[in-house]
Amino acid sequence: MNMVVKSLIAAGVLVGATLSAQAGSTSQWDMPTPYPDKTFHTQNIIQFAKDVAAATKGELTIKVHSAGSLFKHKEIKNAVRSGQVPIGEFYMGLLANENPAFAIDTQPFLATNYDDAAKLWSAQRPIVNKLFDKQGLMALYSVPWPGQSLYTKKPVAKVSDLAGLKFRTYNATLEKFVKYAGAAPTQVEVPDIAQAFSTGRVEAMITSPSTGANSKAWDFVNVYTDIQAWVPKNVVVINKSAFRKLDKSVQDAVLAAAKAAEKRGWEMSMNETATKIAILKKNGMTIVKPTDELMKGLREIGVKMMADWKKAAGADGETILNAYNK
Ligand code: PCA
Repeated sequence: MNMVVKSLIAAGVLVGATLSAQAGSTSQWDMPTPYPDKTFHTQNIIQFAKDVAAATKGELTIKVHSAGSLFKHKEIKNAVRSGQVPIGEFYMGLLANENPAFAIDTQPFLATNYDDAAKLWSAQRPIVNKLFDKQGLMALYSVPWPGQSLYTKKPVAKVSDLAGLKFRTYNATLEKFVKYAGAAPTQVEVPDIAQAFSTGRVEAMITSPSTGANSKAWDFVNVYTDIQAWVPKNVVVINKSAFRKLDKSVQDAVLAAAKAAEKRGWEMSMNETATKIAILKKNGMTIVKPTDELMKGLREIGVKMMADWKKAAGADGETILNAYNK
């Protein structure tokens, strides 16, 4: 056999091998997420992973690493961006300092119910996609937390009652809100909440009924004041080059599972508000409707923060707000 035939056969064998490897190939993706397993967001992601595995007959399986166990919350976005992992979840408002457009949903008193939150996501999504796209990322889907409310040891009737409190925060927007309210912010991730309270690092927080109930807030605070000040979102992002490497049928399965996860996640979130407030109550917390004076004071802070946001968010910010206010 001459060399040419030999190499043709070799090439043919190689092509054949590559094709069959592709058709039968399976990939396992690691997916870091920041919140504990019992969080509805994590539950939703676990279902998303199951859906992808089922729809691709195991061609793509996604292993969920919850509670910041693979990457810390703050590192997840860059881990996906750099391709260390192909997919991950984080609180979108964590990117407030990178670009305010990512954190519009964490602005106090802009969108405080699910209808407005959905409207805001529609307005925000094109800009978020544009910004992620520049970084080689794609937002697969986004799901909101229930409205963010106030957890304290003592009743709070007005903003000045918050003065000096050691206050747990989770992003730059909340930190600003807390500072405007005269309290002292400290960043604490969800898995560390109980410890931060028990060691006295913090003594108050603003978060959803979900995170309040899951972290057994009744062990360290007494009063839940239902201010429902914003409805912030988590986002699941994917590395675009990892996505492009998938077979078309697998890509389609991922997109379909993401669409279903977004719908399911919003429904789960809506169901959480009342059920988790009931759990807070059952465990002895006092559930309080905010006073007019408190709401007036908090809204005034919201107005100042919106003005700051507009200045920082520039043309993209204007585009989002115009679409939202239409
Ligand atoms: N829980 C997360 C983000 C918003 C929420 O409801 C937290 O408290 O960090």
